[in-house]
Amino acid sequence: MSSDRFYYTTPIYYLNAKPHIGHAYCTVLVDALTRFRRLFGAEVHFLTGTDEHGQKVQKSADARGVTPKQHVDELAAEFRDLWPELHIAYDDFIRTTEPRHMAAVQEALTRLFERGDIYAQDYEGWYSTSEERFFTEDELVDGKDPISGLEVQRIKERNYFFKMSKYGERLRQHIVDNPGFIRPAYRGNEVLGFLDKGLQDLCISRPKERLSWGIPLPFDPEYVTYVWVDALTNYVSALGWPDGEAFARWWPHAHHVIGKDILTTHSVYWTTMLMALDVPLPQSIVATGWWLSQDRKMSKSLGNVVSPLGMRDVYGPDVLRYFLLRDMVVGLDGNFSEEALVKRNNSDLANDLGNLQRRAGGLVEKWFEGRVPERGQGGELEAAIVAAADELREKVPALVDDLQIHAAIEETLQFVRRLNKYVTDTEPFKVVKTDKEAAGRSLYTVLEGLRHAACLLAPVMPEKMATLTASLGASPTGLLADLRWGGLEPGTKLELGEPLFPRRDLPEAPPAEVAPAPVAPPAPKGGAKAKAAEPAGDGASDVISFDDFAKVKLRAATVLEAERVAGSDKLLRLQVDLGDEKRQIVAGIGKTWEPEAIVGRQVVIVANLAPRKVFKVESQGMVLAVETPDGGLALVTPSAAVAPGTEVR
Ligand code: ME8
Repeated sequence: MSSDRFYYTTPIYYLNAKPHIGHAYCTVLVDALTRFRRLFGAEVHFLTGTDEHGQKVQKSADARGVTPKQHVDELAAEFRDLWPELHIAYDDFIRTTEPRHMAAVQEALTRLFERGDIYAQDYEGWYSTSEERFFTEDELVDGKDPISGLEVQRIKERNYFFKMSKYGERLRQHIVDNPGFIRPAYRGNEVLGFLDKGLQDLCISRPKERLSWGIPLPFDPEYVTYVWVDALTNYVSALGWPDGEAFARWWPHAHHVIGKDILTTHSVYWTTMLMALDVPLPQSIVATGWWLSQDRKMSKSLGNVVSPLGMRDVYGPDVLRYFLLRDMVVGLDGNFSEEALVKRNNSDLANDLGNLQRRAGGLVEKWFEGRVPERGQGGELEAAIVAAADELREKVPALVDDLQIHAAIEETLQFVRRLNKYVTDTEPFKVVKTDKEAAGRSLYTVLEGLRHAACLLAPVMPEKMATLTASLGASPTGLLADLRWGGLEPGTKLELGEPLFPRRDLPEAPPAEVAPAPVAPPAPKGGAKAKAAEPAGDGASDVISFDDFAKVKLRAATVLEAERVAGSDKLLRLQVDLGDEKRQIVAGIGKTWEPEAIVGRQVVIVANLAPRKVFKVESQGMVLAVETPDGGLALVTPSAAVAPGTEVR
């Protein structure tokens, strides 16, 4: 889906509480996408903002004893000012209480009304204040809101409706014809499933007597606009729709990045509204997963939130950004823990990247008067590094295109690890005493490699990578097309400065959010033995009851990532997809399986063993395998592809 223009949007956040890590993630993700795209040469417009009307906001204001206007003015400032603290540079910030937005919402409603797509009717249904929408009886789970799990109220009233059902078939066709429209693709299937149940019309009004904090309907002042119709319109109101140069320029390139919790409102309500308004649909809707805390969605209503500013204060904005983008696979859920953040900082940033800069820089200071040495005539080893850099410049844009941001980062880190190995192989610290030119060549290669890494990681850690680049005596590369091997000028003075990424201690007590997940340790010695049951110690029968067997939860999982556990030739650290969550599993299959060979495969795991640390890495499940006659390990795997997470029975 390459293009040279992108209009990226985040959800606009409700002003019913302070921003948490979940909001920060979505906004950081869009900021990184924006920076990557600009690096690749595209023009980008990045919009974020705040959703300021509706019952939730009115309730929060009432609870604080202030007017809704006072409340939203204070909280909007908090959101707006938070983002730069995380190095987020949006181009526009829209507030739904701004005149430019309210005028566009009224214009949209007038148009829908005039074309006969809005009608009035009595309606009775289950209303969720948390989600600000009605649910049908069928949609409730145990009589409660199926999304938040909170209480719903039975409400009967006269309201206005948008003829959403009229556009259901057209929408279904659009999704089928455009596989990249809803991303990841499996979310598109969910929406098709939702449409299969039959699309109803959408209630788009709230009587003023029940809710006054909203945009009045242009054709009936006794009502205000349903907050979702109001909020979704932000994506076009901010561009000056219906007219406006910005609208013509950016709208054809729109990509909405949202959480999976608001996929229906975006992929169904918003798209059908656009159809009715004769506005083309956005290019894509990207649904991200959730950051979990205490095994539940981090959420204001559940009160289990982690503050982005708290994390930023301790670790700095760029390390937080790195962790959020590296440890989350776009679309899947991730468990937030400070411990994982510290580990990521220590391994990737302090050890691999930061140390390399200190090591190479230190040698240059000691032996080359702090100036970039000559590039010299490289041999095979140097040619291999140059080829790896060439490959990296190709791979990162392809991975970003595919929204595999974690993999794009990992690709660059692999390159950095390769540079570390190159230092070990060429030993400039020894060689310098006998062959200064050869040592200089090695150091040039490392510094130039670091300049490449800094360029490709700049969208993730803008400030730290600017500092790294400056420390090499180079200027930032604004366009990837301008990044060429050999750009570093010999003779330039290095500006090493303070260590970029200090190592951190693990948090004292495990933070409350690291709850024991229902997961399993790796296989006992020798790795993943098939789950055949251990013989009972007293020599009694091996037979177990069905109930005992039923306690073991076996599930199919798809391997997303795999790497060797440092210090072991047997252990692989796997990230697997269980459909509704992601797990890290340490499996003792490394003697038979190369990490690359296992990625993308489906395996069967024991999903409810207590987590356990192996070689200091937490294992949250056990992969099943059977020993082959030659002493290798064959994986237990479904004979046909199944949805990740499917129970094995
Ligand atoms: O829904 N993990 O606003 P909102 C990851 N105003 N992302 C999370 C998250 C978590 N635990 N919690 C929230 C609204 N988010 C509406 C949107 S758009 C026209 C209107 C992110 O403040 C995620 O992207 O409840 C989610 O969709 C968004 O915050 C919603 O935030």
